[in-house]
Amino acid sequence: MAHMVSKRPSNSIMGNSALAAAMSRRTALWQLGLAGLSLAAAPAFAEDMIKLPLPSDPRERPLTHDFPQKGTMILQRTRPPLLETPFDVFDRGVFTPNDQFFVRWHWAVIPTSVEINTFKLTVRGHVNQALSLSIDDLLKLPQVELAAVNQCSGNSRGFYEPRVPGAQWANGAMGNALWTGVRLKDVLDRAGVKAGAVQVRLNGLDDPVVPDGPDFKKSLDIEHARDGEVMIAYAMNREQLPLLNGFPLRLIVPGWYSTYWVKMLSDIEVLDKADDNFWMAVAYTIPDTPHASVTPGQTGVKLVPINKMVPRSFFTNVADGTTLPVGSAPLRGIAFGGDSGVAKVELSIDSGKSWQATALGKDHGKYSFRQWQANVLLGAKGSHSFMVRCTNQAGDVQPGTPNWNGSGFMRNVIETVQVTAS
Ligand SMILES: Nc1nc2c(c(=O)[nH]1)N[C@H]1C(S)=C(S)[C@@H](COP(=O)(O)O)O[C@H]1N2
Ligand SMILES: [Mo]
Repeated sequence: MAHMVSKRPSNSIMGNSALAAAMSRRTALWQLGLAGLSLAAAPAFAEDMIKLPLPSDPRERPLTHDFPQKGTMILQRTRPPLLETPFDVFDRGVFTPNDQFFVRWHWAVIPTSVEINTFKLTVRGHVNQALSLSIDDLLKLPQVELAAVNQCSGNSRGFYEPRVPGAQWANGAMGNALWTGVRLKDVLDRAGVKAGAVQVRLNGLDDPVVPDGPDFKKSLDIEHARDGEVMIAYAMNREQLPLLNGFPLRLIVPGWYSTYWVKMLSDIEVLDKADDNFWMAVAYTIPDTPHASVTPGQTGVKLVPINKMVPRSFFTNVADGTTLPVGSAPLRGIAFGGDSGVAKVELSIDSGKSWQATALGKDHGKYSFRQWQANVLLGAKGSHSFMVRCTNQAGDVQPGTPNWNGSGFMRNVIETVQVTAS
């Protein structure tokens, strides 16, 4: 496919040996990161606060600069680290910088450094030949590159009404990056998947903080794992992954929510029966209803594991409370289609009564953010409701009313911002 290009190791822009050298040179940095991590584990004295446009308090959140390899982030939780991307970052381009890419972990036992010269990725289970692969072994496999949005299932949960438990994210638990690595299929083929394989289970180096806590593991159906798009990434925006985003390796599941994008990936297990571990069977399940939506309190609904993403679009150069002069105003933002590309992005400046087309920016592939822009004419002074909606290539459009479920998953209602013309 057009946006997933194989490159010969010897003559690629980011030569494999060059990347390998860069990775080992920078191993020492992870040790430095240790000090930063323990620092951040102490309560943060937040002098800088940011006000999120959430429906309920606390709306004021601390900004932190204390996490290794991370710039300014919104602190949602310290242990394990949950860091949100400040929304203005998304106005600077369709690729989210690594140092402001959001961070989410379930357990706080996360290695503070990984020695990549001894690091091994194991492949085992229902295969002909178990493998233990070094980073060098992976760098010898065909290299693929793909732009894809990584979005938490609970992105925007803080907007849920009635409120639901969990991290009260605004819209910044998402990001878009160019991922470089190898196909999961190529790794599985090297091990030789046996007939009767059902799923592939992925595990990382992080561990539960309590002895009987369930280790974070996620599984994909065997056909999905071998579709040639699911990949193991060793680089993010052409740099090695920040430790907190899964250094040295993470799974990329294009078009699917990031719960499947296992970080610090160290173990791949081919299963001959469906995975019933906690993180598949209990956590990250959604109502099997349109938009995964139920009425608060509704019971007896069939649950299924969360899966593909749905279309979304956002304003990036105006927000709630922005004041603009009467006259012509340039508006812009970002959109993504979920598991298919962006077909169109439309804009309304009259609370959804009429919609106008917007111009789409460069196409970085169907799983990427895409920029949109339009000029509008603000004729009258006063408050205006601006709305933006994305339709994807499959014909799915963002809904006009918010969905609701007890986990706060899959929000993709049409975004509205109140702008004042003066
Ligand atoms: N090993 C490991 N991988 C993980 C998780 C985790 O807790 N452990 N959390 C998942 C979830 S729910 C999310 S939202 C993404 C967050 O990716 P990021 O921190 O790179 O933004 O990582 C996913 N991969
Ligand atoms: Mo998540």
